Amino acid sequence: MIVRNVNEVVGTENEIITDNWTSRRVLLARDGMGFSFHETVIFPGTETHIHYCNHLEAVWCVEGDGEVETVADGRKYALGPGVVYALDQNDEHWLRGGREPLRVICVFNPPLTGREVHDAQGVYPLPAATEQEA
Ligand code: 9YT
Repeated sequence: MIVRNVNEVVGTENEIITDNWTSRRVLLARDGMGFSFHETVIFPGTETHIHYCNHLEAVWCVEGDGEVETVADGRKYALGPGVVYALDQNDEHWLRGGREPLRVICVFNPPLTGREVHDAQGVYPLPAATEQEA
């Protein structure tokens, strides 16, 4: 069994910090679960274009506020504690932070290996194209 505390990830190479969000990647591909499992905090007032062409992601909002907008139809959904969204169609979207930090729990299938950061199109590379870690 694997038992970890997210606090063990904070400040390590498995915490990826960008201008718009920080992602604490607690379970990764090398853990062999078939998915990766992260705590992400979206910073207030930020706007991020995301299009996970190569991954499915589910997001559970636990604290704070924000908004997600699907590009295909322009629909906007308010985000707050208890809201879950699943990008089951690899949906291209805008993710916006609100007035308070938006803390979410994310699951990725296939799992991330750990180093992924969005490219200019908001995409994470395929796992095979990402450097595998020991
Ligand atoms: C909700 C979302 O997609 N945020 C961007 C970061 C991502 N969750 C990650 O890499 O953990």
